[in-house]
Amino acid sequence: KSYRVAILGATGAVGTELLELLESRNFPLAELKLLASPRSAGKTLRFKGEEIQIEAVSDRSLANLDIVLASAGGSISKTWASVAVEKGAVVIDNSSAFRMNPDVPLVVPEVNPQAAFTHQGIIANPNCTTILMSLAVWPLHQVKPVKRIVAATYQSASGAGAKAMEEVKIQSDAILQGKQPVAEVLPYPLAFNLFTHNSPMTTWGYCEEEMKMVNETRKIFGNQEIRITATCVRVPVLRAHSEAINLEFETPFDPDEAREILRTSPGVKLVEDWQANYFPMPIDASGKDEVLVGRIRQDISHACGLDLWLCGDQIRKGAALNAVQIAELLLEKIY
Ligand code: A2P
Ligand code: 11C
Repeated sequence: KSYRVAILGATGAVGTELLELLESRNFPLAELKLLASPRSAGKTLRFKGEEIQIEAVSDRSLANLDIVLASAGGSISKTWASVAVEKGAVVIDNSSAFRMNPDVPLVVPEVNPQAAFTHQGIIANPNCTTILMSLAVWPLHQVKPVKRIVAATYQSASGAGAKAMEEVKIQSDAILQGKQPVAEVLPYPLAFNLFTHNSPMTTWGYCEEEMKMVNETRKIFGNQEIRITATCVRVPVLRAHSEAINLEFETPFDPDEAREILRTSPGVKLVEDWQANYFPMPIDASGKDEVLVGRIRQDISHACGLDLWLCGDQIRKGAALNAVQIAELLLEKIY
């Protein structure tokens, strides 16, 4: 059996990765449509050795599809997801538009795959920092419940899209030539700099990205009791996010036991060489499917605390791979 699939936002950072994953994972395709803005209509992208022409998204382009992988931002999803669903497709949406809607499952296949099957047309793909954190925390939480999570993130330019990645390269070049860096996509120069995550501020001094980590993790874990706080920071890395995570459990958690659990957890790769001071790095995580986890250690300030460090490819497991894995979950149950 094969399926009619569209990528909405096919030219973007996540869209081009979706294209690559559908090819490399040999997703059973009857048809593949590439949709973007009218600016891209008529251009082509390569898939399995053939050039596929990009279409501007429209009512007509969303007809006769089984799955739409949407990654063109929240406002585009709000406009087009319901159209695609009305026309019979399941939409796997990368934006934050529907994530906290109680009728929309929010799915990380390694954590809550069963939720995908409760969909009413739309399945939401979580925020990237949330996906990466959930892969490391969920297996531990299965053994001993986590009471509280304190996270600090180091987020790459890719989270702000392909244009932001390009901007950091241009800024770096400018600085190396002794010129002033120009910031047009991101609010401030990111090259040789860092700043608080560029999402709008909400109440209590938290930016939206930080609140996504709080609210989305609780929804994915199906647990509203876990206390979570986060500080999200944009760093001049091109495409993998890093996170420092402090976990507090009900009872002490032996770091060696945590290490053994994470060594065999799905989607996780343990990376620790204490002698060489070698731990996960964004450069090693880039292009990889797994979230790299290491520096698992006792929190010396709390008997029931553990610290860990992780890096994960934001475009891949943080977005496109997670969405394709959700589509793969659905394959046999689409009709
Ligand atoms: P386009 O290249 O035609 O502008 P990124 O997250 O890397 O910034 O990518 C955003 C994606 O969303 C791109 O594929 C972009 O297409 C797409 N997009 C932006 N605006 C629209 C729109 N009005 N309709 C459809 N797709 C859009
Ligand atoms: C970033 N995580 O790194 C963001 C981008 O909720 O999907 C994606 C925001 C989201 O900036």
